[in-house]
Amino acid sequence: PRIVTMAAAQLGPIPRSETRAQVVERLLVLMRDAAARGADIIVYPEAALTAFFPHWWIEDEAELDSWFETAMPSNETAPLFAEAKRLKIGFHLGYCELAHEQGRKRRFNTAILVDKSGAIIGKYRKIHLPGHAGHEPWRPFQNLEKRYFEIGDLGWRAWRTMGGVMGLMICNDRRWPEAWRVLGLQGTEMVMLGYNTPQHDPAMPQTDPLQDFHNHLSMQAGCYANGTWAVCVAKAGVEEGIMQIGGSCIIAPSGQIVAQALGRGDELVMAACDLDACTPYKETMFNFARHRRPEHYGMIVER
Ligand code: ING
Repeated sequence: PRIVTMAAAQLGPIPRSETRAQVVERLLVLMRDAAARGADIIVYPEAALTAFFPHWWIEDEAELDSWFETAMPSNETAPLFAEAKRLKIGFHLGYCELAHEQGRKRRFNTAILVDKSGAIIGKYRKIHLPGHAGHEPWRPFQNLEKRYFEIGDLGWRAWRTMGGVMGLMICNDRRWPEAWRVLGLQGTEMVMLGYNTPQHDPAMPQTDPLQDFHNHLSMQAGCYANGTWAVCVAKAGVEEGIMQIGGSCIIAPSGQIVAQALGRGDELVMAACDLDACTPYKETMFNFARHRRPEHYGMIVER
């Protein structure tokens, strides 16, 4: 067995009035609890440092930029890296990244993987951006990720670190089998992802009662079809008037949910994950070398 003890650190709402320093305090409480319970890695949600501002129409550029991190670690997040190094615990953190690259401002919905020495091992920038780019006042709330973020330019990658092959995706990516398969083709044994998912979908209100089902369906299928574990972490609860689903969970390569959150607040969900449990699926049912037929898959990558 190759046991990696994982902690899903679900967050309750982050009010827009809550400072990054106050949020980092909440992250530290969860990190210390996870370390005390033997966690090797703690996984925080998508956009874990602020309210999920893509739900709002923001016209002022300075106001929009105030929701982004211009450095990682930054002054506010440095205590998180320091504590992780002291506790010898790795972590995943979702945040909104403001970079100056290619001579211009670039904004991404980003996640990083940090090892037990506090080093950033991997970074991912969200590729599947849901929602819409313009103000749609008919909606009770917006999803303006297509406006506020660029499409990620780093691909879906996996890194061999902390005892296994670890890969990242973010939120809406989890609904797209292609994201899971690109990670699966790299031998990923542990996927980490965060999400901010409203209970109400203004475009498809008939699916509101199915949000938790669709959430778990997507991720359980992704794990099974690629023989990988996943740690999936919500920012949950009523955040600035919008109810977001919880359901943070740890999923085995069998597709079984081995542990999940009970509430919609700050909550730790733990499991000792045997990465060797991936091997039977990768070597038999989903042995890509033996069974996969890419010569018939062309339509999947046609525009
Ligand atoms: N959130 C949502 C998600 O994919 C969404 C967006 C909600 C799309 C409901 C469709 C229906 O879980 C993010 N941030 O992608």
